[in-house]
Amino acid sequence: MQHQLQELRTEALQKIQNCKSQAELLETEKAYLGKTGSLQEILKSVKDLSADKKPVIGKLSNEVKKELEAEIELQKQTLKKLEIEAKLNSEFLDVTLPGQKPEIGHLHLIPQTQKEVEEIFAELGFAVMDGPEVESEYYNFEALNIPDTHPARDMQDTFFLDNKLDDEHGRMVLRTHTSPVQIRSMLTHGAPLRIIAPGRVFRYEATDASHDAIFHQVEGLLIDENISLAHLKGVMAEFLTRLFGQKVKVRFRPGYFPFVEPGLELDFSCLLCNGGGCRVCKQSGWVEFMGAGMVHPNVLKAGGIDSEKYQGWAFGFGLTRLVMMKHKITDIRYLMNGDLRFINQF
Ligand code: FA5
Repeated sequence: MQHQLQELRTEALQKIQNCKSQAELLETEKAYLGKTGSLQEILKSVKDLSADKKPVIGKLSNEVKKELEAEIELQKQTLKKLEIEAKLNSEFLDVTLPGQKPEIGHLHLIPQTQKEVEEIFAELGFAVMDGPEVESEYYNFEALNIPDTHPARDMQDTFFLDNKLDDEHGRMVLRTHTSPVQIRSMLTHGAPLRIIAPGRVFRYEATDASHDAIFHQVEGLLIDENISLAHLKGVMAEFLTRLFGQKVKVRFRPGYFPFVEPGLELDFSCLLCNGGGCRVCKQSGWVEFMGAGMVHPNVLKAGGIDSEKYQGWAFGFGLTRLVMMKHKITDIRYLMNGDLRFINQF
C-alpha cells in the first residue's frame, strides 16, 4: 500500500505539472482527489488494514493529499500567470510607433477665395447677401429690365424648370447670374445699400478652358445719394490691390447690360507683366474682369427705390475666373471635376 501511494504521488505530481490549462488541471484534481478519485479509493481500503499499519498509511495518505493539493494550487497560480502574460503579449501596443495620420479635409479653392473677397468687402463697409439658386424668371430677367421678348435674354441662354412660382413671377429658372440678389436686397433693405452677393450660377453653355456651365460670380451693389462711377473705380482698385497684395490699376470700357445705364466693362492691369504686355493679357497690359454700370432707373423702381433721390452702381465678376488668375490655373474644368489630385494642391 505504501508503495502504491508513492507511485500515485509521483504520477499525480507529474500530471499536475504537465497541465496546460485550468480546465485540464480541474480534471486532474478530480481524477486524484475527487470523491471517486484514485487517492480516495486507497483511503477507503485503509480501514481494512492491520492496526499497526493503519496509522502509518493514514498519515502517509494525508501527506500525499496535502502535497497534491499544494501542487495543484501552485500549478493554478503558474497557469494564471502564463494566461496573463499571453494576454498582455497579444494586446501589446507599441506607443512609440508613428500614428496613422487622419485625413483632414480643407476648403475648396473657390470658397477659400470667396472668403477673402467677403472679408475685404466687409472691411470696406459692404454687407454679404445670399439669394436662391433656383430663381423666378421675374427676378432673373424682368425686374432687371430684360423683358420676355428682349434679345438680351439670348446672352444668358439657360435651364428652365417645368414649375411656376405664380403667374406674376413666371417660370422657375436656374439663375444665370447673381444680379437677382440686387432686386431682392433692395426690396428687403431699401436705400442706402452697400452689399455684395457671391454665389453659384448656371448657364446652358458649351464648356471650354475658360467657360463652364456652373460657375461662381460675385455681385456688388452700392446705392446712396450722390454716387458716381468714380466711387466704383476707387472701390475696385482698392479691392483688387488688397486681394492680390500688390498695386492694381483699373480702367473702364463701354459695355452693354440692360440693367445698367451707362454700362461698362472693367479691366485691371495685368499682374504678370505689370502692364507691359504678355500672352495672358494678349499683349494689351489689361485683363478683362467684370461687367458693371450705373443701376438703371427701371431696376431701382422694381426694387422699390426712389430713383429721383438715389442712384448707384452695380457690378458682377466671375469668382471662378478670379480664382484661375490668382492661382494661375489654365483650365476652368479642373475646378469642379472633383479630382483630389488637383484639389489637394491648394
Ligand atoms: C453678368 O452676368 C452680369 N450680371 C454682370 C453685371 C452685374 C453687369 C451688374 C452689370 C452690373 P456676364 O455674363 O458678362 O455678366 O458675366 C460676368 C462674369 O462672369 C464674366 O466677366 C466672367 O468672368 C464670368 N463668366 C461668364 N460666363 C462664364 C462661364 N461660362 N464660365 C465661367 N465664368 C463665366
